[in-house]
Amino acid sequence: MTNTNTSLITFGISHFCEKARWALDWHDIDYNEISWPPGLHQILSKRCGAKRATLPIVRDGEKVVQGSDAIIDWADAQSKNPSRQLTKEGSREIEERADSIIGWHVRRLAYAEIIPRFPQYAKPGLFQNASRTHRFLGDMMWPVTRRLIMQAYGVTDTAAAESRSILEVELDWRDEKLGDGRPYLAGDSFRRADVAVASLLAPFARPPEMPVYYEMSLTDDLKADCIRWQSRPIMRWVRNQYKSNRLVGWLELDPLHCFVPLANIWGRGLESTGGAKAARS
Ligand SMILES: N[C@@H](CCC(=O)N[C@@H](CS)C(=O)NCC(=O)O)C(=O)O
Repeated sequence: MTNTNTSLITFGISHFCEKARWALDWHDIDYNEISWPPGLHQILSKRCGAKRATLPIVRDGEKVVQGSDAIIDWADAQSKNPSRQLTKEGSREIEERADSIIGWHVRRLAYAEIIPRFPQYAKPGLFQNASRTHRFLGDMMWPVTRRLIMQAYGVTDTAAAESRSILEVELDWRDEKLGDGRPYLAGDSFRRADVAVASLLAPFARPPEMPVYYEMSLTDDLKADCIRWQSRPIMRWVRNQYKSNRLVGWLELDPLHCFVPLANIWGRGLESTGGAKAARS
């Protein structure tokens, strides 16, 4: 815990929460990360004054900022360094598309594969870093929460196939856009479009900086998706963005934590699970 009034409230494994976390780290904003378990977040978010029940939320003193996009705006406004502003021309449109297509369907595909048949795979990541009391309450609520997640994200028998094919089309389009060798998605510097696409695809790109995704057990079909997509240009691009532009949290890791994900990648390939945080949770 650092001595700051700012907290970032997350689900440990959420890719939208990672998007917000990246923006705070990019601007070197001091914060404490607090994770809530799903289900309980509905009560806790109302209690902290948020309008909706979704995470991420930033609490800065009395101020409540909800949504990864609003949090990027807020982080940009805190920054004293104009050259690190994430909001520049052309970047918001790409972010909006990434939020609604990649963000939505990555999560729906994962939930459709995991929640109905292997809910135990999702729980460690969803409950990661929650306090002992919150975890206990979240556990009690889990049978209901699990059903609500399925309803909220349209998890039906055909959901995985639908979301997988929508993602395939989107990844094709992204691969094609990268065909001209551009290092960034909008313009000539790292922007919110890059934060959005990289963080929202990270569960499948599995950069070493995000061992939370290695810690999660996957179904055979999800493992096959990771393997099939890993050499796509867009997935290589995501891993490069993590390597080049996600350094703050990474540098804070202790050497043992740095070693674990790398050892897992080299030693056990896609079956692996690692054990470090990418940011300061
Ligand atoms: N557009 C929102 C999406 C956030 C979102 O969907 N968060 C999910 C976790 S990945 C959530 O809080 N779900 C719980 C709920 O909807 O009650 C953002 O960018 O923050």
